[in-house]
Amino acid sequence: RDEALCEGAVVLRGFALAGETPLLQAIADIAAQAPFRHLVTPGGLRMSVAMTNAGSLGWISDRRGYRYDPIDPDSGRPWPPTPPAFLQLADAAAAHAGFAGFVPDACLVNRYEAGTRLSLHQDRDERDMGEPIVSVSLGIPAMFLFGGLQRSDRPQRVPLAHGDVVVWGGPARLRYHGVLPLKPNHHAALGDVRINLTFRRAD
Ligand code: MD5
Ligand code: FE
Repeated sequence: RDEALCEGAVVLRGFALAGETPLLQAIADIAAQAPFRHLVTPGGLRMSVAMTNAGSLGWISDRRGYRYDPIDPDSGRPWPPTPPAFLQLADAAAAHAGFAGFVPDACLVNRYEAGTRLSLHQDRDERDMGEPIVSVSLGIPAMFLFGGLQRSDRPQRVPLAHGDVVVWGGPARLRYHGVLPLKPNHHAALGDVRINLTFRRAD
């Protein structure tokens, strides 16, 4: 059931389904401590994706730039710890894709509603590009855009559904990527949203 997108990138269809219930509870717990918010880009635009974080480092954006910070700027407190169910899933998915011993220190939680998009970008705020990124899709489906190493490379379209996990490593780690605007939809467990958990080794 594994689908290789290219060297270093593999889609594990339904990999998160077995542990779904504890994942959904853990997301609710994180959001209760560190509510979803719309960050502002350095250029002053409000991001349509709502975000929060778990782990010792959280990804944030504001007028000063993009960075990882141990403190939630909205509360002044550390981000909630990464739930054990998250760490187990990230470790199992990374190992399945050939990255044994993945220990993320940052879990970005992205929430998409109908119409929300993520424009084409690279993830380059992390220190060690040799570490993979594990991404978990939950809720309503999305069309992922998987580009190349140059912004101008035409992206592949990859549909991602509830329970799909993607491991991005090696030569895929720095490829441009994004998400097309979500179509209105409904998911029995999550409602009208897509949640993406993105596990990274930031430091
Ligand atoms: C999402 N989030 O669906 C995606 C999942 C983000 C973000 O892109 O930055 O929050 S992570 C997708 C990803 C990560 C690293 C490399 C590549 C894709 N890639 O090579 O295509 O909310
Ligand atoms: Fe990204």
